[in-house]
Amino acid sequence: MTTIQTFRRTLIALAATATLGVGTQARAEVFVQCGPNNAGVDANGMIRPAYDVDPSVGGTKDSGAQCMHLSAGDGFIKMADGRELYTFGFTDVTKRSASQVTLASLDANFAAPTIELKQGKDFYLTLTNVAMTMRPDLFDPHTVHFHGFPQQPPVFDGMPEGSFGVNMGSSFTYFYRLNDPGTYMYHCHQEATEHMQMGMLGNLYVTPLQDGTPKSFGGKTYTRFVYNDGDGSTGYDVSKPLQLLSMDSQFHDLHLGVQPLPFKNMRDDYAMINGRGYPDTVNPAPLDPPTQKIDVLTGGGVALGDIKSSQPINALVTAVKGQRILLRLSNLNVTNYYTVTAQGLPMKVVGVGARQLRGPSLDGGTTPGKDLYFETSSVTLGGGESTEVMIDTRQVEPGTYFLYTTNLNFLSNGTEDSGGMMTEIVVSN
Ligand SMILES: [Cu+2]
Repeated sequence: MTTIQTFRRTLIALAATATLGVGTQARAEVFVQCGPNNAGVDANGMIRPAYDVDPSVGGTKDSGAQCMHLSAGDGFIKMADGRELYTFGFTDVTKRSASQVTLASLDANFAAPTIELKQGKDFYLTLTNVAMTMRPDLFDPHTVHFHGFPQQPPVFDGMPEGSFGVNMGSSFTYFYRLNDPGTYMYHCHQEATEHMQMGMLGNLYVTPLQDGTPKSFGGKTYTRFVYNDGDGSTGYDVSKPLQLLSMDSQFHDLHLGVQPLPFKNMRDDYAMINGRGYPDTVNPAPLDPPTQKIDVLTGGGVALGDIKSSQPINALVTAVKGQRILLRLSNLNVTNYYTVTAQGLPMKVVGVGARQLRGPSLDGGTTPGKDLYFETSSVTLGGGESTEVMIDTRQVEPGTYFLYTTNLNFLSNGTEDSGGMMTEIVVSN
């Protein structure tokens, strides 16, 4: 362990002792909540599988609720040119018991874990602040802001100005009643410009009640939809959430170096989709952990086998000719508008800002209102904006297509002049 690592670890221990009051009765702790009467949490403080948002863990009981546990802290990520950046971020700790959620874990992911929710369910989201390993001088709280959620009381909205942030070593459970399907996003709202630039951003969407009810549209029958459209017009076969993101590497370096932060001069030089620059966007596997993360963790006695990828989410879109693709596009960047195009593919916009593009019904809902969908060759999103784009591949030649930003200076990874905000849409036979 280097001298600086030893120094940081000592500071962490001191900060943890001072903040948590370790050894006293009144200490903060990891506290998970899930479902009515907290029935979704077992004796070890772990969310029971039947309540888990991840269907891969199975479970037979329909709890009527979805639950998730996120930790918030710091970590490192690797850009497509090999550059490593210090970040703040979220990690999915749903499958960990309370005792396995520890301080100084350097676990932050970028992009944050994707949250997929179902309309009609309740959602309990526990956030545990595990503190910043590399910045023990910072006592920053964190929050979760479900951006665009239409009916949120301030206490659960994650705006620290209107309620509070979650302090290090503490947990808080946000509650949401999911009434409105659509593509949203989430981020930390604590000192939002800083924490969002540092990477606390993720995909979030709500699927509609209409899912599972077959509806025919345009000569095909669908069982999955973007909205409760009534006529199958938002039906799709495959879907992919794609979040447009970018970072200012100098800001991140100065942060790690405990220097004043250049808010006024923030200028992003790494543009990404789902936390990666091209060609990493199309790598289906989790990216290797950055060496800085490994160095720091092994210095603290953690075995290499325990080190997880900071960037597990890819941005590769695959479909078989004839399928209809749904792209859930969002932008959570704090500095730029981005325009993206998918040259050679027909793009049809069916929703904006988690609202279906449709006029009012003229007979009280019996007949759907007029479709306001439109075809386009590009979409432009500012920070906090989302849209749903459908791509029908029935008239498309099989092959590899590119979805990329037309802000051409962002087709780069730092000074490496190729890559950046681009991914591939592969249509196979
Ligand atoms: Cu934060």
